[in-house]
Amino acid sequence: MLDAFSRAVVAADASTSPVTDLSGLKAFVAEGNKRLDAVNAVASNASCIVSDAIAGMICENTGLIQAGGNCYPNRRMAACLRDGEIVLRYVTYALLAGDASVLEDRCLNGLKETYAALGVPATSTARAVQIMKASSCAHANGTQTEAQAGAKFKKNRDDQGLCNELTAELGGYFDRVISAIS
Ligand SMILES: CCC1=C(C)/C(=C/C2=NC(=C\c3[nH]c(/C=C4\NC(=O)[C@H](C)[C@H]4CC)c(C)c3CCC(=O)O)/C(CCC(=O)O)=C2C)NC1=O
Repeated sequence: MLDAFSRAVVAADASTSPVTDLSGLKAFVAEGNKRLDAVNAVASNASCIVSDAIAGMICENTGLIQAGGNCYPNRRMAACLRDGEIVLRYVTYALLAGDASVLEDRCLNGLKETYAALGVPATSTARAVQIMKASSCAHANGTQTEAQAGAKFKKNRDDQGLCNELTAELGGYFDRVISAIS
């Protein structure tokens, strides 16, 4: 597992040179508090983000909770919700570390094959991850709207749109999940 710092060391070691290009790490440190806020915005809303995404996935494809569907019976529904939580948790680790290796190595490695063996549908999983991406990015960037959140709308940040780069990085981790299982 690597983070932004150990990644710079590994890259330098590969070319047997000292760590010379420190600009990326300087930015990582300078923007550190923003990063922690973004991680917190996602992590503290995790159960809402996960349950909303799985509910949305099922609304669009109700066959999933009927006999023969992969979210039927309740045991599978619970496994699906748990998997959503696992994925979101590893995405927040990656955002915190500024590096995808923890997500790749400990969560995505072999997941496609596991899902294929269990009959977990990749397109539905990808849809749930896509919804988690949309809501997580809105939370991280402080751009959630009343239209999206309905009665649960809560505006807890006044820096709307200030985390655009971090939000793009966060979106990229969700994209990695989708491409790993598709
Ligand atoms: C460390 C990382 C890690 C991951 C990622 C992980 C995933 C994982 N998901 C599993 C099952 C499962 N995953 C799902 C998920 C879904 N079904 C659907 O229809 C939806 C599309 C989707 C939710 C979005 C379901 C239903 C099962 C149970 C399948 C079965 O037992 O038939 C299993 C098989 C064992 C078990 O049931 O616990 C694993 C290993 N386990 C891990 O330790």
